[in-house]
Amino acid sequence: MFMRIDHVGIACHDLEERIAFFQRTFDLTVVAREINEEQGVKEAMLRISDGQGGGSYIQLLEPLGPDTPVGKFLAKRGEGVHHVAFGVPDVARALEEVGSRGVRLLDETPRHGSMGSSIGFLHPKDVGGMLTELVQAAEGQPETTQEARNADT
Ligand code: MC0
Repeated sequence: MFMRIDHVGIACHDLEERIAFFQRTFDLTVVAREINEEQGVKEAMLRISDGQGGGSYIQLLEPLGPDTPVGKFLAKRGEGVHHVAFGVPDVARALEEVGSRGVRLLDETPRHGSMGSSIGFLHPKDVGGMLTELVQAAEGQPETTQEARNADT
C-alpha cells in the first residue's frame, strides 16, 4: 500500500524561524509554501529527495489559530512531530481499504493537501498513537514556485 514516506509534519509556533533552522542546519530547500484554510495551517515543504510517484519532504506547520488541529496539538504537547504521511498510488482506494480493516478514518473522502496532492487522515488512536496521513501526489513533478525560490535565497 505504501510507496514511500511522503513527509513528516512538524508543528511549530513560528514558521519562518523553523524554516531558517532547517535550512542552516540540514541544508534543506523550501520548494512550496501554502496557507491551507481548511486544515487551519500555514505550511512549508522542504525537499529531501525525489522519487517515483513523488518526493520526500519535511513539512513545517504553523497553526492559523488556537482552535485548529495544530493549534490544539501545540497547546497540549508543544512543538514536535505532528504526523507521518505515507505516499499511496490511489488515496481514495487506500482510505477505503484501511477503513475496511477497522481503522477510523478522519476523512471519508480525500481533501486538498500540499502541492496539489490529495490526502486523508487516519485516527492516531487506531495507529498506535501516530497521526497518519495518506497522500496521493499530484500528477508530474511538483513545481517550485517563484515565491519559494525567493524565500530560499
Ligand atoms: C491528537 N492526538 C494525537 C494527535 N493529535 N496523537 C498523536 N498525534 C497527534 N497529532 C490524540 C490526543 O492526544 C488525544 O488522545 C486523542 O488523539 C484525541 O485528541 P483530542 O485532543 O481530543 O482531539 P482533537 O480535537 O485535537 O482532534 C485530534 C485529531 C484532529 C487527530 C482527530 O487533530 C484531526 O482531525 N487531525 C487531522 C487533520 C490535521 O491534523 N490537520 C493539520 C495538518 P488522549 O489520549 O489525550 O485522548 S494539515 C496537513 O498536514 C496538510 C496541509 C498536508 O499534509 O498536506
